[in-house]
Amino acid sequence: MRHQVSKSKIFVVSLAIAGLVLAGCSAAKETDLAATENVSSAQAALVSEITVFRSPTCSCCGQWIAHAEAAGFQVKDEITEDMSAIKQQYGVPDSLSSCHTTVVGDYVIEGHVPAADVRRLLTEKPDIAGIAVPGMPVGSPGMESGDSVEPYTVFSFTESGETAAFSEHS
Ligand SMILES: [Cu+2]
Repeated sequence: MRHQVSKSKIFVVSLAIAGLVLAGCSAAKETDLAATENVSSAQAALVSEITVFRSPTCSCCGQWIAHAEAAGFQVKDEITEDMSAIKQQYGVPDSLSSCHTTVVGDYVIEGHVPAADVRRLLTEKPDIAGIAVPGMPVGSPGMESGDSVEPYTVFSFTESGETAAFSEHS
């Protein structure tokens, strides 16, 4: 018991140190980079449990899950045979549909959206229903194929189906 307490104390202390590093990281030296990365994953763990719905045969969905986990998200992997019902349930516009559908907090993430965009969404909290990468562009996270990158847009969408560009990638 004592042992556990002291362990969690150490954890709290390292979080505090990590926080200090983050606060002062505008002038981060190369030696600070590793510590800064730890901060990102510690922060992410606090807010970023995501649920991914995918069909059992989708391998690129699994690749995207690996991308999300590497970025510090905790993934609940939900396998279903009926992805169109999921997309309908979560209000993904037909024009933006892709393979897997992810739910994080009140937002829906459709397809191969980069984790950095998910993070930005969670930070900025815009008044939208979610963001999506329609189709499966080559070079998007989970769709890597050598060095090829097909430029793609991450779109935002609202409950009433309005879409707009959220970010561009090339
Ligand atoms: Cu896919």
